[in-house]
Amino acid sequence: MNHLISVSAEPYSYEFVPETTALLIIDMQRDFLEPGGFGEMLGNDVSQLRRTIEPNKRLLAAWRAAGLTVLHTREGHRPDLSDLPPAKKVRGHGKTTIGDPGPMGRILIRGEAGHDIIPELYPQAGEPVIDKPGKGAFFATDLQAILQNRGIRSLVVTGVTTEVCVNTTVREANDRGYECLVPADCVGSYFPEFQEMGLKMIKAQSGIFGWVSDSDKILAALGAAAAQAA
Ligand code: TIU
Repeated sequence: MNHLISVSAEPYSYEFVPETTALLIIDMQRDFLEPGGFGEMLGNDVSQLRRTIEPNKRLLAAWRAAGLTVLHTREGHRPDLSDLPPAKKVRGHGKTTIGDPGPMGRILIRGEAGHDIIPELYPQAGEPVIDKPGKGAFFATDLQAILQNRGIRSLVVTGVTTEVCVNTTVREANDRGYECLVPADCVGSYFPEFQEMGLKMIKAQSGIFGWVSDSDKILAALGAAAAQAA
């Protein structure tokens, strides 16, 4: 599938070559999504994020079946906290913060159960996992090198949360010349108003940061391209 295919999207059709387009799944980690995790402990409604699991599963299955590039990210820090900015550690004056014992191990620490990706979307061998200390997936990671080495030019960005790590990553990617498509049903926020505005911000001003669509439209376009190629 090395020819251009078109997906119905806003503010206008998104055109991409599947072989040079990666599925980038942001921070679908147990501590953000699972009942009893750190996210819920902070008083957040995890069901707002959990509705993204099924559509992400379908998109991931299609990407894998087509032999296309899949990458995953996880937000987190070294066990010795040496890459944790003091400002991030103390932000919010919470009683329990990054590095402290939480419901699923030390909070947002690499190697802990809560930091890992939910089983429904667990990475397969050969799918790079980008461990990032910040909200954006390009900051202090080797993501850009991996994308360049694989000839990736476009990104379908999914995951959580819409207005934080997804938005930051889309903005970083856009400034680096990547064309980003965000399927609305595959991204989630704890806050419905931020879900709405986070998506509006991406597609505003004729696609200032990228495009917004839905997973079924992407799956339909991929399916049509595969049928044509057969
Ligand atoms: N992955 C991600 O978005 N990290 C966050 O901290 N998000 C919040 O919305 N807090």
